[in-house]
Amino acid sequence: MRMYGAEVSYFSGKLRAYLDWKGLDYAEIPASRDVYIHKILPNIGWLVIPVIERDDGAYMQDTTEIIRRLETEVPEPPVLPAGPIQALASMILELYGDEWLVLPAMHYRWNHNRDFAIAEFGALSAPDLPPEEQRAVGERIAKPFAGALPALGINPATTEAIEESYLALLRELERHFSVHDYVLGRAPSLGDFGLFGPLYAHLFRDPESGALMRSKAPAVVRWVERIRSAADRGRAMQGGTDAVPSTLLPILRRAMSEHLPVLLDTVEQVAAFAHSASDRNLPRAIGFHSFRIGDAAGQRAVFPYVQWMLQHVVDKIQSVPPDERPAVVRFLEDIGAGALAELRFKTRVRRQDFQLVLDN
Ligand SMILES: N[C@@H](CCC(=O)N[C@@H](CS)C(=O)NCC(=O)O)C(=O)O
Repeated sequence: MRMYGAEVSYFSGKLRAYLDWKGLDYAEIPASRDVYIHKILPNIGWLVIPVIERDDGAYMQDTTEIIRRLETEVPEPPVLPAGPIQALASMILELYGDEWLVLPAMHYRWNHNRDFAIAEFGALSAPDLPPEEQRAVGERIAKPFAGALPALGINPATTEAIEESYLALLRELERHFSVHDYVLGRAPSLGDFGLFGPLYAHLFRDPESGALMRSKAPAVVRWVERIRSAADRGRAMQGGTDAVPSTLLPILRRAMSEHLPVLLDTVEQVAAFAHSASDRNLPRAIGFHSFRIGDAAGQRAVFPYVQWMLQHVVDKIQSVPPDERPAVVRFLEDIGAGALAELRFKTRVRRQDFQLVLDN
């Protein structure tokens, strides 16, 4: 396999961490302009990383889909534990890492580490140009990323609350990783890889953010380094227990208190969109909705993709055998996610040819 990705990229960090822990054989190829033009655009249809090219020429895109697919091909050790509570904790953290921690990640990158990021983008896209010319390239290709801040809900009215929330999360993670090596204890799982996306490329590797993490959360830094070096490659989770470490609960509660209202409203908005849609294709964003973080309120784009992620979580809840369901519902209620136990989708979405479409 070849992975077209970048050190500077959120989702490349997530996928690389998974591939390395799993011990899968792959080569990482930096996503230069040439790679985008000759590999990614013709095969995926839009500009995104990471992308996998298999030896047989097949392409895969989307870290959640890639990981699920590779898990069916190489099931051991599994990325999700057998117990439904642990599995759900891990999946909820994947969703939170992928789709909510973009708020601190993108805020800190573009409001505190802009120069570094521009230089990195330029060097990635045009490795052969001298640094001054790379800068100009970096400025150009950074525009859509830096320009996405308002659509994500990052604006002067929300940045202070985003920072407060991130610092509180760091304190919670610090307490957890002072006692446990990974999210669920002795071995990494999907939740670690989901959190690693933002907590590596942006919040550890960008210099100002890295300094902040080193000063506030040394145990989190050690977790980042443990994952980055695949220190526990191939190590499986302990069987026989379906408990979640108590230090993980505040993290899950924070995730749900901030993210769940947005997730539930997205499901409503997708259903409303489907009601009046003339075809099955879904745009990346369908209008705006309100959100809250800490004391701040804002507007952000509605991303139907998050429903696709949420469907995995809800499908997992619904697949729990009846005798295990009461404990699962109690766990969900305990982390403020009781609504997920009752959630039914009027409209489902699915991925087709690397795009999201309405399913019914
Ligand atoms: N859900 C996707 C997200 C991929 C993604 O957003 N990648 C970023 C770089 S880390 C990107 O290329 N974004 C371009 C875009 O979204 O238009 C995944 O898991 O792979």
